Amino acid sequence: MPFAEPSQHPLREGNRRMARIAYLQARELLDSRGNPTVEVDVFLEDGAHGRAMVPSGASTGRHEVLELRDGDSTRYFGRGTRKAIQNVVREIAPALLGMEANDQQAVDRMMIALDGTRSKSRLGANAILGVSVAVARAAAQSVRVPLYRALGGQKAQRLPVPMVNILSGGVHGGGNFDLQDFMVIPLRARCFAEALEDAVAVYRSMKGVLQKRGIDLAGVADEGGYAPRLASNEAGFDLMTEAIEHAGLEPGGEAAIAVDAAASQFYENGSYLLASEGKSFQTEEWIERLEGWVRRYPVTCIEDGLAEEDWEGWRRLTSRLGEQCRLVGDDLFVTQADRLLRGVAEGAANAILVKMNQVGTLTETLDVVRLAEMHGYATVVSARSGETEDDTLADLAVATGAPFIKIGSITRSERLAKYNRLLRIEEELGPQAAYALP
Ligand code: 2PG
Ligand code: MG
Repeated sequence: MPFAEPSQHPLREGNRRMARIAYLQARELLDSRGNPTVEVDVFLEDGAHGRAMVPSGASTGRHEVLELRDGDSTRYFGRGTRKAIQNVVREIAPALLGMEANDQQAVDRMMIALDGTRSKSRLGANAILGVSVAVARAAAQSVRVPLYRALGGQKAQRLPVPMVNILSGGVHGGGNFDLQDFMVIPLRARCFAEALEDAVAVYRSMKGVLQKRGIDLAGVADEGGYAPRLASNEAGFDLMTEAIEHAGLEPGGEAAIAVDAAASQFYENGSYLLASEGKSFQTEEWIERLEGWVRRYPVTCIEDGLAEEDWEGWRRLTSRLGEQCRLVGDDLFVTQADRLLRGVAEGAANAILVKMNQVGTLTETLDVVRLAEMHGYATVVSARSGETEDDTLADLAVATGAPFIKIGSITRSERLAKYNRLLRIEEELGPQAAYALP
């Protein structure tokens, strides 16, 4: 049964003025791929409520914390989350009851200690993150401020630049080509709403560009973008440039291209293997290939251009392209301080993707963001390919003043929940709203 028994009911607790945690509940719901995920409700003694749903990746980094799945093949192909839910109710709830919800660090530290593993594998990072975010939301509601304000204080007033998925490949597109994600970065907009408008224009124009070439379009990929079968990976850059032009934008001046190669996915025994083209590259040749694309197309951002263990390659890539390009570590850093610090020490990458479920708590996420800022690494707050209608990500980006956000495409409501939340925040901030010009 998907409902776990409630630990204690909030309103039976006496003191309604305190923002103490009174009651936690967790349940199994479905994410945007139809996979089970964890939802957590937290109630405080003052009646405030916070809810969070946990996302899930497909091209996960080797060093991410563990998403606990039941492994019971009679349900959801073994992907059930009942164990994680039981852990919330039976272990986490009793430990957190009576704690101050405003003290996010103490709450998160308590769960980390209770779990006791480096990878959060005993209780499950999905259980822990669900509680962590739900507590933050309840604490914000308790003091009646929006989440971005509760997390970021008065200075939280800058909207991020969206990197919007247009074409999907790799595991998000069913292996149609190897690079995972072609995105547009709107450059001419003066506010978030305008940026989104330009991204939508490019998305629409891509449809025409693909149809003109007779490319079959059946549905959309995991993140809502198109997933055409292409003759080569390079064709993606041609299509993107054309779609930008057809949208009436100047490639490079008014809209740029970002690509997530997700190269760990096609790195085998020291080589980069492009299955869709039947080609294989050594690190040096692959870096040259990436450099060629940056020279010939308006590419200003490459995420996971190299594999998560190819540190020496990352160092070389960064010294070659780091001046012209944002080189973002996703699988490379997995939102974890020790890996980011290694990157800083070795001169690997100059930006970091921020995904809460790669590390498992809000506190650790905020710590990594601070660390990145301290070392001059740009932050890209990011959704997962498996998402939910939870819109916390939008608040997180504004709270931290992140220069970029990556949510996927502009279709599918699990994506729109976050874009629309950003539109509302921009409206709510009114004249105070700033925009992180790229
Ligand atoms: C990525 C993400 C989002 P996934 O690689 O950056 O696009 O994908 O959630 O599958 O890891
Ligand atoms: Mg990535």
